[in-house]
Amino acid sequence: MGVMNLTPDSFSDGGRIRGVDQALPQARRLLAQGADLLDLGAQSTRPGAEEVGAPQELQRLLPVLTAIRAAHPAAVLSVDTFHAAVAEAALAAGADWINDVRGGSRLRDPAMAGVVARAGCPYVVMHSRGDSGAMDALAVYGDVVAEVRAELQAATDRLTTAGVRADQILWDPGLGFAKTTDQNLELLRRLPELAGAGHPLLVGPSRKRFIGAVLGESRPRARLWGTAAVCALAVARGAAVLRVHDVGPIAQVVRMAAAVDPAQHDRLPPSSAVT
Ligand code: HH2
Repeated sequence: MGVMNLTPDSFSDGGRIRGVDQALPQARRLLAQGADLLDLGAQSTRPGAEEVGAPQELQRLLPVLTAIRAAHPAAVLSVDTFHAAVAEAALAAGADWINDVRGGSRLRDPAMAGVVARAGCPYVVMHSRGDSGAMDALAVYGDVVAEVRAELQAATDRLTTAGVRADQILWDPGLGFAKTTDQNLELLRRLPELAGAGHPLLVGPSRKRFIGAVLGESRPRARLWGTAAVCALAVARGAAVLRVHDVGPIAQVVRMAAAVDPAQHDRLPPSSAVT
């Protein structure tokens, strides 16, 4: 999954894509480099990020989504949003997946469950606690893996009660969201415990702070090799989808890992693949 942030303030690539003219070549590049799907986001989720609201998110998103949809009819397009109105408009404009960083906690927008249930689309349910202002203070766990798993299961139960099919749901441990460095590492170490719950696992380590903390690397774009190490290990431990900025190098990492262990292919169930 190639990341396309249509934001001025994302932590590692803010301001790089300002509109359709820059988004189209970037989409073409990521697909050519081996991305199986693109994730378009118009609201930064980094700790402390300002919430722009659904209308501005839509203003940033819809022209780009429409243009990419027209240029790449077969590409799988995901939209990273916690607003139901944005998800609904994006699905109407041709998006295939919804990626919700608040899907695995109390939904930021309770209407999201109905939108996703009606669409029947793949839905990434990411673990987090609180909003971007509060999340760092909420990184308090006894057993982080057990608690993340239990909170993802509780969110999944609420969603299926609201009409979302279980086979629409992917799980994501939410690396860096209400997690300390040690908690992120523990989640990665024990990823099979999450993979065993029956939902395809998406993992998003790309350029994140915990990699910078381990390596003493303050520049997010210089965290590629740390990201690559995490990706290889995550694939070996059950991840089905990796959300990354540096698609070319990481596609090689994944292909090489899959050549060593062919069982890593085809982790997504049919309903989660191209819709
Ligand atoms: N991480 C970010 C954003 N969305 N979605 C999922 N499912 N999993 C993640 O780990 C994840 C995510 C944060 O990264 P980025 O998009 O690069 O930064 P920002 O939120 O500042 O735009």
